[in-house]
Amino acid sequence: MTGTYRIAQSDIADQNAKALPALKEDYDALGRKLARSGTDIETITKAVAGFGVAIPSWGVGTGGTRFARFAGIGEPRNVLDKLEDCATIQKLTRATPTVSLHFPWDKNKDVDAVKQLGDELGLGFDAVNSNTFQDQADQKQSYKFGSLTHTDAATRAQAVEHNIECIELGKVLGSKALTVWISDGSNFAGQQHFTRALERYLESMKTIYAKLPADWQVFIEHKMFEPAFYSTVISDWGTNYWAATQLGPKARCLVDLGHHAPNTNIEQIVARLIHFKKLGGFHFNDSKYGDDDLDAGSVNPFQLFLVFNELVDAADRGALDVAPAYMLDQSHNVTDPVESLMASAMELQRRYAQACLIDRARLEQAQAENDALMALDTLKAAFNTDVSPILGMARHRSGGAIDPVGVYRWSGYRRHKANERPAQAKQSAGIV
Ligand code: LRH
Ligand code: MN
Repeated sequence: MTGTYRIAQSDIADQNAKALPALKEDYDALGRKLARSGTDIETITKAVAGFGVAIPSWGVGTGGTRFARFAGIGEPRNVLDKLEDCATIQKLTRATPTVSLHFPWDKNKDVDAVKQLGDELGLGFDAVNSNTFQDQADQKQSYKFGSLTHTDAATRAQAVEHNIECIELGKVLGSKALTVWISDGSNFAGQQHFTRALERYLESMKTIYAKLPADWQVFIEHKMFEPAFYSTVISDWGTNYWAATQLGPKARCLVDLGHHAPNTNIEQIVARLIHFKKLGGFHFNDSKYGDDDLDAGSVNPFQLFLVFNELVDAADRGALDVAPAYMLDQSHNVTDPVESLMASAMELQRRYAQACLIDRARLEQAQAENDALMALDTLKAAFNTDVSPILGMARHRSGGAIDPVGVYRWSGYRRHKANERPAQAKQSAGIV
């Protein structure tokens, strides 16, 4: 058994008992306010209670940059510790029922033990992520000049083999999807033939696609740049969409919010991929400059709200052919990762709940009449509604904490983990 200390359900109940009277008061007041515009608060609370986002296993430990990584105390030492922390996030927020693992970072000599602990902790496993953007110690071919698009067939075959191995691991865990992000690209003009590299990508992906179980999906993740700084093979949603259509119905596009040029209209990309029936899922985070992997909604919460507006609008129109996979993908360099992941999961719930509050009849009328001000005002009315009572009540009713971060800090969980998990000596750099 990895750690011994776990926050007790009775602790949550005790702390909730203190917060409940105020929550009830605020909830009833919001309920009356929403009823005046014909919205039943219970409908939104039920929708929020059903909202779940996957935790990235690689986000549970302190993150870093190429310059440095400043480890915190009680850092998870392995995938089993990470699952413990994910279970704590789920116990307090009831918004994160699944975990997305990354191989080989989460390799464990016994994948069955990982599945078993997941079951014991009540956690499911969302998409598994392959990694052909780093070389492993025992690796024959280097990925320095690419992986699935490498000019060398043996290197491509090695990368294909790794992705197939990830599918096999995912099958044991009960995952139903593989996420493929490759860093392949170039740093100099002329270094890579743009078209031949993309053709090699497709050939490699066809081999991986053929190994997908019938009920699986493969999520293709595009990214504008980094670590390649002149060209990236799968750099944008258009190339992503093309590849997904070439591969077949099980291939879908994953939108990582940080993988676009600053000020890109990401909500429109989401609307397009929904329309083209190729939206597979999300890596939610936020950014100001590049792929900053900051906490979701911490820089541009209105954009996050607008993304959920497209998702709720599509669901209302019956245009979502497949439920998108919601996953966080963040790097927590200066906060306690457990706190950031809880805050980010609640932030997604907040923007989703607000998107559910949009008066769509009023919006449609404003759009039909080209009343731009009324259209924006209709969105802002929802965005400016404080839905905290709905989020708190949904958590309370699901057995979670009304104030997850408050209960987490009150519990001293991190200090307990520091006692159980001896500090890892070496100071390192890099994202994990
Ligand atoms: C690439 C990415 C990808 C993961 C990695 C950790 O920037 O977003 O989704 O594999 O981060
Ligand atoms: Mn990502």
